[in-house]
Amino acid sequence: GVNERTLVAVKPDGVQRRLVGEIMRRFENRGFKLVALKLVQASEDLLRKHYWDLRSKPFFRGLMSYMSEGPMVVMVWEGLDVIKTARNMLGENNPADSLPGTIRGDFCVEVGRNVIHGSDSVESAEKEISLWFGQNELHCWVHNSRPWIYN
Ligand code: YYY
Ligand code: MG
Repeated sequence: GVNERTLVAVKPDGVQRRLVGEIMRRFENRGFKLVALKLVQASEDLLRKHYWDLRSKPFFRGLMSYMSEGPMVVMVWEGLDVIKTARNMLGENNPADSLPGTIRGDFCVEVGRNVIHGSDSVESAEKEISLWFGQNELHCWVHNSRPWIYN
C-alpha cells in the first residue's frame, strides 16, 4: 500500500564516490517520502544481523569488511510499492546485469562494490528498519505534494 516502507543504504563506496545526493534525488523525484536518514559507521554486530541470511556464503567475510570500510547513509523511504520500485531503481545484484538508468547500471561495475542496498521483501524491510533505526527516528510528516502523486 501507500504506507509501505523500505530500507535503502548508500554503501561506503557510494559515500566515498559522492553519490549520496544523486541517489536521494532519484527517490525524491520519483515521489517517495523520506521518513528516516542518518550517516552511520556500522558495527560488525549490526552488519552480521543485517546480512544474517548470507552468513554461509563464500563472499560473506569480504562483504563484512566492505560494509565496514566507512560510513554509510541509511534511509527509510515510504510510498506505494516502494520495496519493489526501489529494487527496480537499484538494478540487479551484479552491476553487469543492471540496465542503464538504474543506480547500479549507471554508477558501478562490480558486485563487491555495488554502491547501494535495498530491502528485498516486506519481511526484510521490517526487519532491517527496526535493526537500523529506533522508533523515534522514524518521522511522521505530511508530504505536501501527496495529492499530486496519488489520486
Ligand atoms: O539484495 P542485493 O544487494 O541485490 O543482493 P544480495 O544477494 O542480498 O547480496 C547482498 C550483497 O552481497 C550484494 O549487494 C553484494 C554482496 N555479494 C557479493 O559480494 N558477491 C556475490 N556473489 C553476491 C552478493
Ligand atoms: Mg539483499
